[in-house]
Amino acid sequence: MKTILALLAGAAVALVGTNAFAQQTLKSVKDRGELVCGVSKGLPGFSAPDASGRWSGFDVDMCRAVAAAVLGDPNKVKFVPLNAEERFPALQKGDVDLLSRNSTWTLEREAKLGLLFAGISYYDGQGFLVPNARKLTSSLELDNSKVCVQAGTTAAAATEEYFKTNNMKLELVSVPNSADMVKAYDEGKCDTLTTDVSQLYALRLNMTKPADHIVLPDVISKEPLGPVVRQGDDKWFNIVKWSLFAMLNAEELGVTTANLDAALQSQKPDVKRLLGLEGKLGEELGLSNDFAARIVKAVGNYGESFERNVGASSKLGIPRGVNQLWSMGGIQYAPPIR
Ligand SMILES: N[C@@H](CCC(=O)N[C@@H](CS)C(=O)NCC(=O)O)C(=O)O
Repeated sequence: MKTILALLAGAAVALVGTNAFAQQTLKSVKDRGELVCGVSKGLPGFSAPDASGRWSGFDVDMCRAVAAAVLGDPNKVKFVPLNAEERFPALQKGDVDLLSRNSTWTLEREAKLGLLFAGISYYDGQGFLVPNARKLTSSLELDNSKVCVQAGTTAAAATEEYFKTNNMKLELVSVPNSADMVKAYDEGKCDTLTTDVSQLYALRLNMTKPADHIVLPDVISKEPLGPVVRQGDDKWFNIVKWSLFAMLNAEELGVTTANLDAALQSQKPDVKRLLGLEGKLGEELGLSNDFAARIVKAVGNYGESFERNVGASSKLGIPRGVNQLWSMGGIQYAPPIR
């Protein structure tokens, strides 16, 4: 009997151990009064602190959107800068509630690491950046290149695969952080940079002479980027997922930061549902019914955040491309708020 009891107690401890965060994230965030969000260490347009230490960017907006939805205040966020190798262990250990750091949704990261991607906030793909002086027009001309890549990313293996498939000779130079990547390239330790195309645009801004480098047109992989949470907390997963979907639906319905007050008077059923003027969808999610209105007020709709941080008229100057809404010819498609 004693042995059976001991075994049962052991099993219970093991269960609690694996489910330590189960269904707890919303409660801990509310009790703490602050969302702890994992971001990159400094990638202009995506997540970077300004001189006064205030973080901004497309990935940062996702953190602020969730804080606005959950706590009613986009400033109640503690940003934890993480390099590529640190990011998933930090989420697994519970050091962050949410990871919003240009992370690619792959099978391994869900099946092996016990994580869940809440959606795709940016459809990206891996590309190459080279000095204009190399006079290249395609990544198929990269034979005998010294390629800088960040450790712990999807890029190292994909680069090896690409060079091998195309019978090109490769020397990989692996660095731990994006700052080291720019430094190594600026100092000539590598003659090519590789990562997701969006990040190449961001890294170029940090180079001594940005105009001297081009992003080659080829894209060699699929890099669907999005916010990540731990498995085992469906409630929290849904909150993050629907915060992103709320931003996309707001754009689709034409609700912006500027017209939010007018939209709150709208008689259109789908606008009323989005803004919580009809139904109890927000409460059913575990939030308040106006969660989407809070998000739009805080960071704008998806298109506003994209344009402000990384879009054609921002410093990065990235065309909206496939990240345009499905209704505008792109592939961004969020399930409806109903
Ligand atoms: N999307 C890829 C790449 C992500 C990644 O970490 N890219 C580097 C490119 S430089 C980066 O953003 N570094 C920022 C940092 O270390 O702070 C992945 O999930 O593995």
